[in-house]
Amino acid sequence: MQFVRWFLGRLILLFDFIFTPRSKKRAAEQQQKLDAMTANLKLYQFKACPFCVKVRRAAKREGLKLETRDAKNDEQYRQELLEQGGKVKVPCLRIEEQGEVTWLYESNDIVAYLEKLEKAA
Ligand SMILES: N[C@@H](CCC(=O)N[C@@H](CS)C(=O)NCC(=O)O)C(=O)O
Repeated sequence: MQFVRWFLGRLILLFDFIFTPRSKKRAAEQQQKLDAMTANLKLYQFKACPFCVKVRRAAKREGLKLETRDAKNDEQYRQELLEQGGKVKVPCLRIEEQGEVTWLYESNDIVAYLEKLEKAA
């Protein structure tokens, strides 16, 4: 079972690599504005989790720079997610706005948040 899961994970990563979406092109000034907005976002994830791949692909498509944090292999990030987010479930987006931190779970909600952010820039 563990092997099947591992194998499927590799398959997902392979397909993600082959069919990487193209990023939106925009004026340098607008990109800088977006980069500033996404600087306060951290994506807690597992590399081969299909829901995390979905979020990473959405970020790539929208041309958003998103720092990722490995909550599977990095004990510190795993603990942060558990203690501050409330559960070890990925993907989870840590959003810091004016010193206030919120933890957004559910891939669909994260994708919707990113698309809204892109439109607001
Ligand atoms: N409905 C969730 C599903 C997320 C999910 O099931 N993630 C798995 C990894 S692929 C997970 O975190 N499992 C750990 C757990 O549920 O405790 C989404 O779309 O984000």
